[in-house]
Amino acid sequence: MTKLAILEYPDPRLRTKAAPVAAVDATVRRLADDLLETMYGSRGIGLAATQVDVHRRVVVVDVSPEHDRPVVLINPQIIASESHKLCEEGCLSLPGIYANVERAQKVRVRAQGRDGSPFEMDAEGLAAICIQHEMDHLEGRLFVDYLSELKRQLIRRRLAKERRQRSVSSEVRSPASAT
Ligand code: GNR
Ligand code: NI
Repeated sequence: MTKLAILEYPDPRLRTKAAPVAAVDATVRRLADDLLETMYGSRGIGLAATQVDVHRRVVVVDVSPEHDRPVVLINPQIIASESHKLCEEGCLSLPGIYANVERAQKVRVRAQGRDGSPFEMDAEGLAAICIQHEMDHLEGRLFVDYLSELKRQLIRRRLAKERRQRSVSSEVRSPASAT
């Protein structure tokens, strides 16, 4: 398994709509495994293929406290949802940014698993929120899209500033700058 690089907002590739997976083959299983490795290695509770620049309908989720309950959802669909509430969300593509988003607290999901077989599952609370967040990624949607343009602009500026500071501190530390 490989830990992959995660695209960060406002990278335009995060806006790509993912294509359905026609057949769950070795490449798709490898992708699911790499998504899990990348998610666990980044301390996330979910990850969509879109975030690693692969535009196919595959997401992974693990909201268990011990990080030992991986769920692979291929071609996921929400077939029922209820009880919408505001909840705070974060995203590995927007490091350090958190905002309240309205989501269904209960969803029923139909998907295919890592072996390609179809199944349905009920999810509530954080798991339900996370699945909706990951499915948004497959549509090229991010949680900041639910906020006002003013808030989005503030977030873009904050992320740009943090990236600038990250690159300055790496220049200071890099031996190349000491010449
Ligand atoms: O790690 C993550 N935490 C999180 C918290 C609240 C709502 C959604 C999430 S998903 C996020 C990982 C991520 O960016 N998945 O796309
Ligand atoms: Ni995300």
